[in-house]
Parts: sequence; C-alpha cells; structure tokens
Amino acid sequence: MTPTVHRRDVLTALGAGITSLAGCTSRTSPASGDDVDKTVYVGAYHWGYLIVDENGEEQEQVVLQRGAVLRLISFNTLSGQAVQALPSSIREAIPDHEALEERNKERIPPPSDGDFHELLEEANERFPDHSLAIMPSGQMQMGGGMMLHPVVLSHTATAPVVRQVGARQRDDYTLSCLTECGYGHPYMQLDGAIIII
Ligand SMILES: [Cu+2]
Repeated sequence: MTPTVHRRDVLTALGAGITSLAGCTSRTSPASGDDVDKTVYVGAYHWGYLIVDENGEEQEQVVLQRGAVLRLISFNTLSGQAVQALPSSIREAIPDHEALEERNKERIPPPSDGDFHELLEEANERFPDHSLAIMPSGQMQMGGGMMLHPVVLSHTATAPVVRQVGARQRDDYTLSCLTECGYGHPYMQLDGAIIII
C-alpha cells in the first residue's frame, strides 16, 4: 500500500465520520425542526406525567406513523427555571399542584398507613427528581425496543430536556419514571401514552 492510498483511506473514513456526526447533531439540536414530525411537551410531577401539544392542549395519547420523528421537550414541574423557559401557552396548560394531586387520588390506591397528602408533601421534599423513559407497554425493565432511554428530570434543571426520537416499531408505549420518588413511584407510569401505527 502506498502512503497516498493510505492517506486517502483515512480521509474517507474521516469524512464518513463527520457526515454521521453532522446527522446526529441535527437530530438532537432543539433549534432544528426540519426533521421533526411532531413536538410534544411532557411534564413530570409526583406521581404522573402530563402531555401537552404545541397548541397548549393537553393530550392523553400521541399517535405517530411509523418512521416519524418525535421531539420531546420534558421537564419537572417543580423546576421553576425549566417551566419558565417553556412557551407561555405550554406553561398555562400545566394544572396547579392541587389539580395534579386530585389526579393522583383518582389513580393511585390510598396508603394502608399514613396520609396521602402527607406522603406527597414528603416526596416533594425528599425525592424531588424524576426521570422519563419510554418503553413498550408491559415491559417493566429496560430492554429492547426502548423508544427513549431514561433522561433525568431534575427539580433544579435550568431548562427543559429536549430529545428527538424515531418511531421505529409499531407498538404501544409507556412513559415511566425510573427515579425513586416516594410512595407513588410505582404508579408513575402513563400506559399507552404513545402509539406507533
Ligand atoms: Cu418519579
């Protein structure tokens, strides 16, 4: 092999590397909306998630065509700075603390000992952080087919977490918190929140 050929090989490999990196960057940059088919905002609270579309309408379910690219803008509702960074229409769609607590009471069995409200207050203090993972419904452990590997939604975050994910496999997906967050943690799941058709 001559040094010239060798050098060209290296440059080709380098070029390929740069191309794939560039592709990667455009997929994760919050500023680039070119490849995005849908944007949704996901708020994590004790002990659930709320989904708001770009028009500030709360959604129970996001339906995607296979192959679509979804941009997820996620935040912890306790993070004042991340919430402030949202468009006002999204901010206004977030129910207040009391309304979210009411939702919990409808979904989560009451504790056998202790008071629901006190447990919630305690969780706010002791376990203020959550995370968001998106996996096929019925799958409790991280495994194949994950749509979003867990991202931490800290109460001290200064901005929402932005991720773009591809709708690769037809299935129904659950939003799930993998960060211990107190009494209701096992119920911090939104089953069937995303459907890929
Ligand atoms: Cu949680």
